Amino acid sequence: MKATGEGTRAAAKKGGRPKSETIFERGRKILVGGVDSPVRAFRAVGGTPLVIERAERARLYDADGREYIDYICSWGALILGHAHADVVLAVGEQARLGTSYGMTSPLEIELGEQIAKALPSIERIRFVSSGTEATMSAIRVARGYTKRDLVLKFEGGYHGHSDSFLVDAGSGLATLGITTSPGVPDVLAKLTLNVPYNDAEAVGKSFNDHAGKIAAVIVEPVAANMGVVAPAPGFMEALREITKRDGALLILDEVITGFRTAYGGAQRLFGIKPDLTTMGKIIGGGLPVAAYGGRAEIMEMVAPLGPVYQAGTLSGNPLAMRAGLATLPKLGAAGFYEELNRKSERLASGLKAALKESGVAGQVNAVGSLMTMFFTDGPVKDYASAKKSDAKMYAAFFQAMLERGVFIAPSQFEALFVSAAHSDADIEKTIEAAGESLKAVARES
Ligand code: KE4
Repeated sequence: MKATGEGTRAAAKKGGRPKSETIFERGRKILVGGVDSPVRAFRAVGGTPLVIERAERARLYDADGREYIDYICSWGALILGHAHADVVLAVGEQARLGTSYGMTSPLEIELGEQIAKALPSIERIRFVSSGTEATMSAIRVARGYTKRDLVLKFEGGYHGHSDSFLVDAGSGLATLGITTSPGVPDVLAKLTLNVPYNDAEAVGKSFNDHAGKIAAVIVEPVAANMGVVAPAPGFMEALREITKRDGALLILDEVITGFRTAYGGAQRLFGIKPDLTTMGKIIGGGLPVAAYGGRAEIMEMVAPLGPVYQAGTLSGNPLAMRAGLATLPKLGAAGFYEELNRKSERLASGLKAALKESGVAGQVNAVGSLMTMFFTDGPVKDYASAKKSDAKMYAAFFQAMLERGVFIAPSQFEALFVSAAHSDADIEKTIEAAGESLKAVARES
């Protein structure tokens, strides 16, 4: 079976320097590191980063015309796949009606209502343009509402790049081995407490040590930025109970899990009612949309109703709202998640079988259409165990998969996303490519 990317990559090499390399070299001269987000630079996996010229359904096509089965899906945003006809039509229609009014439009009201109906914990919502803005604002309103300064997050948790979160964070910081970012004043970093994910006892201890001083716990209800790690049974319930008892807020960062794990997000899956929720990615259908929301009495602290200030030029812009409105109803259709999870379960089991057959030490953590293959022989249940993975082995696997036309995350500390556009044939091709890649990696190790 000829993998989709193999032939074209070889052809590109035969025909001289790949266009992608030339373009990326030019990019480095103006874009910092040639990228607009660090993980795209392939620093952890080596080689020239992809330069993508177009995408369609479950495929990316690079500047050399090489084709890849895409498991990044714009870092989870494109659950319907790339360039879905209805999303393209909606965005095209809206562009002719105006892309940004700078005033309220019926579209943001409609999208807000749809999100609140799916996640009843959201009584009031505020749209912003990135997950970072959403989580930064959620923490600000939590501090304003509780009049407390401390925030508790989890080692390896990633909530965007605002100062309070760049302390022992996951995603790109884990990829680059940055524990705390220069530029974040110590006085501020000290206000962020970090404990191991899935360690309810450590959370309880932190609350005992800082009774009445923690404004909020912010948590990824399914961790995806240390690689995918599911919450241990009872962990989310413990967070809800501990925060309620202490008067702190529970913020579920559903930027990835919102409409990914279920139509009502992970809070629906786990039956947890948070005080605030942050969302992004899927709700914008691939355009810049994120949001924070929750209990009305908390959200009404936000300007113009209250004194907690937050604003945004392009917040709720009609173009992005239309992309979200073209996406969410499809996720609410009967059987959508069953079908997506059926394909995802096939992929996860195929990857596990490929690992077993190759004899390479590894684990596959999967929750619905989110998964990560860790190159370690122990279970991965938090950041410390995730970091035991063999980064070199991951990099070799990543390159072997890319050679075979399959694009997975260029970092051990990210997730693989399955979309509705991935066909059964794509899944089988991916499993076969993984089997071949693992054997190649085993031979070279
Ligand atoms: P953005 O500011 O990147 O839109 O969202 C920040 C964010 C917040 N919360 C969670 C749980 C997130 O996963 C993210 C961003 N996710 C990363 C991927 N792990 C975005 C990709 C990137 O940084 O380039």
